[in-house]
This record gives sequence, structure tokens and C-alpha cells, in this order.
Amino acid sequence: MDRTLVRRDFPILDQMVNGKPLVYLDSAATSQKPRQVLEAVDRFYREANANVHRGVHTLGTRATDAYEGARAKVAAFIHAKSEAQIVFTRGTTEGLNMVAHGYLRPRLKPGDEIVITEMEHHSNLIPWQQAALASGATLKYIPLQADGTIDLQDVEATITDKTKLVAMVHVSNVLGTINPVKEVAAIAHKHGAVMVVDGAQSVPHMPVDVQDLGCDFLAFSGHKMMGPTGVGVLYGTREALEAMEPVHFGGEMIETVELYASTWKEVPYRFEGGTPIIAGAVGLAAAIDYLQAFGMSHVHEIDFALTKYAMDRLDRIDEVTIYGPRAERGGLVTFNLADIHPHDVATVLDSEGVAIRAGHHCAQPLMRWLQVGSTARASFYVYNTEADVDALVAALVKTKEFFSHAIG
Ligand code: C6P
Repeated sequence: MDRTLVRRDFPILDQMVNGKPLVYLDSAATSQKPRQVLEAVDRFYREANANVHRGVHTLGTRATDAYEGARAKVAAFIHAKSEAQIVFTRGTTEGLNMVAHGYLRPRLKPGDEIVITEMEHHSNLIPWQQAALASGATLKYIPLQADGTIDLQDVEATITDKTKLVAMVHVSNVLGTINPVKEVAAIAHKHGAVMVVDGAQSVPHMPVDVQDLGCDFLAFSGHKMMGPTGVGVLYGTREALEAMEPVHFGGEMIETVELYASTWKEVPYRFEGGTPIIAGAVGLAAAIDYLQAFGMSHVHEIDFALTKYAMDRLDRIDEVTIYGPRAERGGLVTFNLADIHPHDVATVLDSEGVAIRAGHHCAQPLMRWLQVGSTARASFYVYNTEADVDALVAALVKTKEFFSHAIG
């Protein structure tokens, strides 16, 4: 596939920022959207917009078909056994909170354990922390190795028969670490615990097969995989979803409502209270089509090649510290430049048209583990090229010069 043609699919990339061509290296925060997705959402509103599962009229049927078609597409994309295992959510954060509130809290007792790692995004940390605080359960952390990976022996040592739930990020949004979630799921299951995977950074960038991983729940966000903001997915096994309570009550999710009691629709509809995210799901389906035209293995190869190229180039700049493992990793590189504050780095880079993220990346415990307040991060997707990395490196060299003059 010709990568310069790929770029043409993303109209937003074709612009000048601060007088320089835009170089977008912040896809881990949110990805850009190809015109195929923009057109699918536009077409939906122009030709099919109606509420779903209610109207008997033609538009209602069109909208319902489009929405349920998107569900089937997502199921096939992550190799779920059935579309009934796909719950549309607002994103990863909402999916993880639904599991914490609907699945974990009702069965958590004092003395039970929840196991996570020190590299978790706040969205895969606070819901479990709050569940532990509310119930008297203990939150335990699998420690990190010096290179930002986890050791399966530590996993074995941390998960016990008291563990009710293990939650782990598949690909770290800071370190790029790809965690062995399949092996961890097997250990969790040996102890009767359920396995929750935060797929926010994996599903957009590599093949993910939920049956092969053996996880009970997996959450991800559409906006990080070329889909619209405001749509995400919670996958669960049939058994896990049947055991989960709804957390959003109202229209669409009920079977019968009496004055003092109600019953719920079958899974997954009982989890989608209110008018669902219809156009978002349609856009996500178009994003999946777009990604599948590449093939997810190819997406992963492109991201990793760019990351490796970036790490090689960054290594050549004095005083750049790169965090995370070097070999197997996701499509991002987190770094610091001397003791220049990452926000200053990002600001100078922006003046050169280069968009990166700076901050704690919603992973404050991990920042403490790295012994830094914040970091800079460049993240890649299939619309990026080596030229973008070269622009990043050139802008960083300028940043370093700028600050050495300013300080000197
Ligand atoms: N990380 C980043 O720049 P939401 O906001 O619900 O779509 O995704 C939350 C989330 C959960 N887990 C991981 C591993 C993530 O990376 C994210 C989002 C963005 O790294 C915004 S902080």
C-alpha cells in the first residue's frame, strides 16, 4: 500500500500549523479520521438517521440495521464468538467503570483482592481502587521490571485464591510495553479470578483475538482507532456479561417496568440504556473497514517500524532519555530531553508544526515509578512516515539549542 496515498485519506493532515506543515504524532491520545469514516457518518445522518430498535418506519429499520451491523463488525474484528458479546460504550473508561460497578462491586467482600500493575492508566486503576475502598478489599500491584515489563513469576506470586479480578493494560500508553495478557489470564483463571484487559492502545494497533487471549472482559475506544469520539466497546464473555448488573437504567434496556420493579432486556441491550451511540457505531464500523484493508498485522508492523526508527534517531540526540522496553513494543515513544520541562518541549515543537503529547499521560503512579513528574510522547499510526520522525528529531534539536541559549 502506497503510504503517501494513505495520507491523502486524512484531510486534517493537509494543513499548515504555525506556518509549518502539520506533523501529527499524538495518535495515542486520539487518532485522526480518514474521509471514509467522515463520509460514513455524514451519509448516516443524511440518509438513515432515526432512533434504533423502536421505529417501525423505514428510516428506523435502516438505522437499526446500520447499528447492529456495526456490532457484528466489531465482534468479527476482535474475534468474539457472537455480536451479543459487544456492548457499545462511550469509550474505554466507561467500559472499565461498568465492569467495576456492575460486575465487581456486587460480589466484592472484605479480604478479597484485586490485582493490577503499576503501569495502568488512571481509567484502569481508579475504578478498582474505589471498589477496594468501598468494600474493604485489597488492591495489589504487580511490580515492574527495570525495563518497564512485568515478570510472570511476579504475576504468579501476586495473584492468589483471594483474587477476584485481575485488570491489566494490553499495551502501555506510556512505556509501549506489550503485556502477556494471555498468560496472565491463564494464571487468573487458575485462581478463579476474572481477567479484564484494557485494550485502548492494543485494539487500534495490532491483531486482537479475545478468544485466544482468554480474557473475560476487554474495553477499548473508537476514537483511538480512526473512529469518532464518544463511542467505545466493552467485550465480555457470555458468562461474564450475564453475571454483570446494568449500571445505566432507563429507556431501551428494559423488558418490563412495574411501579416497584423492572426486568431487563437480554445481553447486550440491558447495558445500553437510553438512545445509543448510533452514528458513533456507524463511524467505528467504517474505521474497522479501513483498518482491515491494511490488515492489523501490517498496522502493527508499520507502527513498530516507525517507533524503532524514532528510537534510533532519538538515541543520537544527547540527553534524550527514552522510557520503556526496546524490543517488542507498541507504536509510541516516551522520552525526556535533558531537564527541559516536557510542556516546554511540546510548545517549541508545536511552533515547528509537530504535535506531541506532554504530561503525566493519566498515569501518575507510573510517573512516580519512573521518578519523573511528566514526559513527552510521540505516537504513530499508519498515516505517519519516516519524514514525520525526521521532523520530530529536527524540532527536538532546535528545542535543545533554544534552551541551551536561553539558559546559557
Ligand atoms: N489514553 C493518552 O493520551 P478513553 O479516554 O476512555 O478513550 O481512554 C482511556 C484510556 C485507557 N487506557 C489506556 C491505556 C489509555 O491510553 C487511555 C487513553 C490517552 O494516552 C488519553 S489520557
